[in-house]
Amino acid sequence: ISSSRLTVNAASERSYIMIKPDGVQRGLVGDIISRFERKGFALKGLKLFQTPQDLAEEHYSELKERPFFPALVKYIVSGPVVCMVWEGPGVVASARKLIGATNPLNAEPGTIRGDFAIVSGRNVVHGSDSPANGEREIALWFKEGELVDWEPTVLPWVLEL
Ligand code: IDP
Repeated sequence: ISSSRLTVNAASERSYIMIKPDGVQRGLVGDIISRFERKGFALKGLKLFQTPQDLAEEHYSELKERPFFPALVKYIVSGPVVCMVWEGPGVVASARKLIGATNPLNAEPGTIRGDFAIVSGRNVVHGSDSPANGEREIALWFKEGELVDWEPTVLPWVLEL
């Protein structure tokens, strides 16, 4: 198969997915990554990272007027997170489905939050809510050169390339 065929189609998009400190502390990293791998999305960036306060505040800046904002920032900086970029057609909406509702009690069984969490303030994982926010968050959490430009060789078996 010629390498020129192994390009993700133009409809492809990227999502910023983050395993929050509770997910890392609870040993859920492998399980969570596995769900995105099995779905067929392509991993383009991955790092364990201790979040500085100002980055946590910037990431959640849309929520800064909410009463839970200080607790949310404290939660996000409370230990290492796993930062990821996943790519594929429809990845933003699909990842939101894999992750489940914000309040884990409303999250369906089989979703990450449905399977592993109880309260919104310890809901294990983050996923971008729009392609535009995906790009905003990737730029916030990853430096130039930290993402890897590659295509999985299995891509024609996952997408109709
Ligand atoms: P999302 O993560 O499902 O997109 P957002 O509304 O963007 O949900 O909220 C961001 C994060 O803020 C949530 O994932 C959750 O950790 C936290 N959060 C949202 N609502 C509440 C709440 O009512 N109490 C405590 N934490 C909350």
